[in-house]
Amino acid sequence: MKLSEKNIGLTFLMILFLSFANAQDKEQVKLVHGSHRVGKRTDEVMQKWRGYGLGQFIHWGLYAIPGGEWNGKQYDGAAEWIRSWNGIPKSTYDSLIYKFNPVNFNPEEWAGIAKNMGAKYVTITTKHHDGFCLWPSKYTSYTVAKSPWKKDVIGPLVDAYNKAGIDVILYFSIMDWNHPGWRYDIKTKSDSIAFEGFKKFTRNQLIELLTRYPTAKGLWFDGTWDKSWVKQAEFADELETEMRKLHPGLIIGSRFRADEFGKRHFDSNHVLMGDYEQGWERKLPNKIEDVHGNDWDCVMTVPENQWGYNKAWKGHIKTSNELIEMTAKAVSLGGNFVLNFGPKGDGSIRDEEKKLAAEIGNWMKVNNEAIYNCEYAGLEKQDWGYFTKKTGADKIHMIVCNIPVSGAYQVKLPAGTGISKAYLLTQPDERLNVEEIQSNAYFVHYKNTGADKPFVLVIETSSKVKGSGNSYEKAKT
Ligand code: H76
Repeated sequence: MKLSEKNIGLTFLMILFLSFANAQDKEQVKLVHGSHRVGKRTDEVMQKWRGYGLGQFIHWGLYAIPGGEWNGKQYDGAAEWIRSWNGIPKSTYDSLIYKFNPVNFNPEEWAGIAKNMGAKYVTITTKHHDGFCLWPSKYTSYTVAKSPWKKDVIGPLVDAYNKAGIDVILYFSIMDWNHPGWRYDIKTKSDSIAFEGFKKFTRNQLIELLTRYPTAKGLWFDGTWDKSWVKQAEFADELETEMRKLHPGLIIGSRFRADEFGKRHFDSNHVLMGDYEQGWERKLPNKIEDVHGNDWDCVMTVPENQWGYNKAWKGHIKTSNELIEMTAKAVSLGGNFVLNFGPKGDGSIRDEEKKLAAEIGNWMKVNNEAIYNCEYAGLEKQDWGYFTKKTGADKIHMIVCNIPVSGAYQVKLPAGTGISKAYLLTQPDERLNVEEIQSNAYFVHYKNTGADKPFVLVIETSSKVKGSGNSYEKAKT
């Protein structure tokens, strides 16, 4: 190659590089109300959140009284949405407030069920879309205070769960079907006036909640998808700042506010809004790339899509083994798994949920080492199940959900790492045989004797002395 040719080549490369860099630059949108942080939070409150592993969701409100049924007819949607059905007049629904008298409500029992299941945090509906407040809010009369029950529900729940060592997150729906100022969109001057009133009301209620229940760790927002709210980037940003100032450490997910271009969850520069990704509702990510290095939790229903109490659970009802596997999968991908409960109108918890909680709890009592304070292990997924790594330790759990008939569990480790010990979590003194089968690939041998639940193998890793072990030649192809 002649020198001039080489120069042309270099110049060409430079232009290519510059135009690429420029294109990247252009993609960056100037944002005032975008995300205010890149990367994960590192403070203690968030670190604790990250270590929860398993949580509980509670959906409770007036909708629990009809339980998905009105005048003998079944509503097809989610029970907590029954007010939106034209099979029931709105005012009739709103009158359910006069029937809210949950004589079997026992916050200690609820907290006991959650604790026994192994939940480390609970998210409780303070107000769902219907607008009914489970605390005696000063800003509306549509609350427990005006029901025959008369008393606060949130306070006793926060106390009972906290006493059981469970952290509380307050669920709050921005969308409020009962408030006269709520709009789906703002099209006229009168919409705008009404919505301004609604915004003040929303702000007051949120400050009220944080003031009344200062031990709450975070807010779980819902009903934030309508255009009216999506247009409130500046207001929501300021409100978030105000709430964080009032409540240092407060955890808020990615559903609260949109940026000034109406982008939700991720801002116009693809940066996560809020402290964790809140989009994993009734679905789990499949691989680590799906979570983009962010914190996240998955909220899950027992039937396909029923959150509030529904008398007639239809379709597939998840089993405890499926839910345990989902928990394992969530933790293996760096997230938390949150299982929903929909207590009945009288305050009791249905038997099916109690049974699931007990079964999950029995499993957690034996295997929680593989769930609490664990994270993504950084290893290639294997067919037998899920890896989780104890944060800050060289200990890796293998949560086995598909037992290999061979009894050989494949593990691939990064170069320079070896397995120093392998054992069944419940039998730490009995070493399992580890066989190196290729460079950095191993079989842990364990002949299973017919487990009917997931179980956990543990491997302890250490750096491998160079030159030890076999050398494997790659195929020339
Ligand atoms: C749609 C919707 C709502 N988001 C879930 C967490 C439930 O509250 C459901 O009603």
